[in-house]
Order: sequence, then structure tokens, then C-alpha cells
Amino acid sequence: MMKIIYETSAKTPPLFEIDCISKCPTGYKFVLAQLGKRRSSYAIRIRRHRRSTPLVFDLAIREQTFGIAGGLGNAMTVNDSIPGPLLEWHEGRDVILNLTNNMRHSTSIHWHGILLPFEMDGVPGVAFQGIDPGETFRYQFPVKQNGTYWYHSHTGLQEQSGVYGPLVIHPKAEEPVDYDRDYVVMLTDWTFENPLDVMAELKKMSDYCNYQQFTQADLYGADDMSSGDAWTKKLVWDRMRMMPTDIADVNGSTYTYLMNGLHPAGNWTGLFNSGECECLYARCYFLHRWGSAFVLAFIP
Ligand SMILES: [Cu+2]
Repeated sequence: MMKIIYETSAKTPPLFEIDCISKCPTGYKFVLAQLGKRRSSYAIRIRRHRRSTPLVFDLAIREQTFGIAGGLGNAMTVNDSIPGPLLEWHEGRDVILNLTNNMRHSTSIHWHGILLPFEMDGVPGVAFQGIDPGETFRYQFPVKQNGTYWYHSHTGLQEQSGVYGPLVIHPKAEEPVDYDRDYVVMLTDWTFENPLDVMAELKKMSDYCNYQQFTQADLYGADDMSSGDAWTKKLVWDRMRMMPTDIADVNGSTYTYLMNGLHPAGNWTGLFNSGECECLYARCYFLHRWGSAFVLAFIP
């Protein structure tokens, strides 16, 4: 698609830039500039834009009944999956992301932790208007970093409904480690409740998910604690307005924890061929998108 930027000010003549970067493999930019005050004198300048063509990704968000966490949920998906597709970018190359909204609500995608021009940041009400139903928004920016990141909707609680995905940016320089296989492990959570209901419950009672509330019996002390110590301990926590058992506001009472979209019984597995195991170096990218949890990971 050709993009025409029209720029005008009192001091400088009008400038038309025909950006052919998505079509032209050499990545040149044609600039049509007015040479004098007379309208008839224009010149085309060719400016080197960037060396390589941008990587283009087409993404579409829609609502659907989705098989997840051992049941069927009302989900919002990116390209019909949760998590959305793994996006692999390359440091030093531009990316174009055409995001189509096939939902009845406005949406957005925010590129978490990515250095980019503010209008590409994807935060509605701050950087742009959001993407209306039926619209396609084109994100385009140079990739200036490398590493493991993720993307997610920044509209309402759509992220909790499934609008997120992993993002890996390969470095410009040589990879710092040798490996035979690459695995991306994205850790997320799912609730069959409407996320707005979860939020409403939390606002009424922040510890509504806590099934290990303090009871009167706890004040009688236990084997290792006298009643006086139990009272003292309770007062210490009360002064902080906290409970010793409240480690996460939302927990497994409503959440199913997912690994690459699979619930624990789904048993996500990173496979390799037999015979490879002695010389195999697998690299794992761990991405943690849990709304309210902690992760303990063990590598045997
Ligand atoms: Cu974010």
C-alpha cells in the first residue's frame, strides 16, 4: 500500500512523501518536494529509507466460544488462538502489523516493553483512539531492541479474555548461546467468570478469593503458639491491613493456570527427536502473564 504524507507549514514548502517501503524491496523513499514558491516546480528526490523490507503480520481479533482450560469459554482470540500467534521480529528491521477488529467493541494491542514512536504504542486514550469495530489499524515501526516480550490488548479487560501473545525479537548480532531448539513457554491464566465480574467482586471485597480467612479458633493459639502470641500476630497483620494468607488477590479458586494455552492436564511438552538428547541444547523463553500469581520454575 502506498502511503502519502502531506506536510505543510508557513516556512517550508509542501512536501509529499511517497513511502514505498512495503512494496519496494530496496526500501527507498520517494520525496516529492516543491522547489520554489511556484506550484509547477517539483522534483522527486529518492531517499534511502532502510535496507530491508519490513516484516508484515496480519492479526485479527474476534469473539468466540473457545475450548480452553478443560471447558468452553467466552473468549477473545487473536487469529483464533489463545495465546495469539508467536511473533518473531528481527532487530534492525521494520515491522508492519495490520490489526483487524472483528468484534463489536473497540480494541487495541499494546507492544509490551517495546521502544517505538508513541502513536504506535497502542494505548487507547493516550497514544491513539483505539480500533473501532470493523476497522484495521496499521502499526509500523523500526525494531530497535531484542529479547522476549509479549503483546496484549490495552482495552478494558480484554487481555484477561485472551487478547495476548508472545513476542520474540532476534538480535542483530550473533546469538549469545548455541541451541538446537527454541521453546517459548507462555504462562497465563483463565477464568470462566466474566473478568468484569471478577473486578466488581474485588472492588467490593479485595479478599473475596481468599478461602483461608482468619477465624476465631486461630486466636486460641496452636501447638507452636500461645494465645497471647496469636493475638499479637493478628494485630501486626491488622495494622498493615493485610492477612498472612492473602498472597494473591485472585487465585486458583477461579483461575486455571495455563502453559502455552494448555491447562495442567493438557501437559504442554517441548519435544525433541530420540538420539538428540545427549547433545541437545534447548532454549526456553519463559513469559509470565499471570494477572495475580507467582511462578516457581524448576529445570531438572
Ligand atoms: Cu503491557
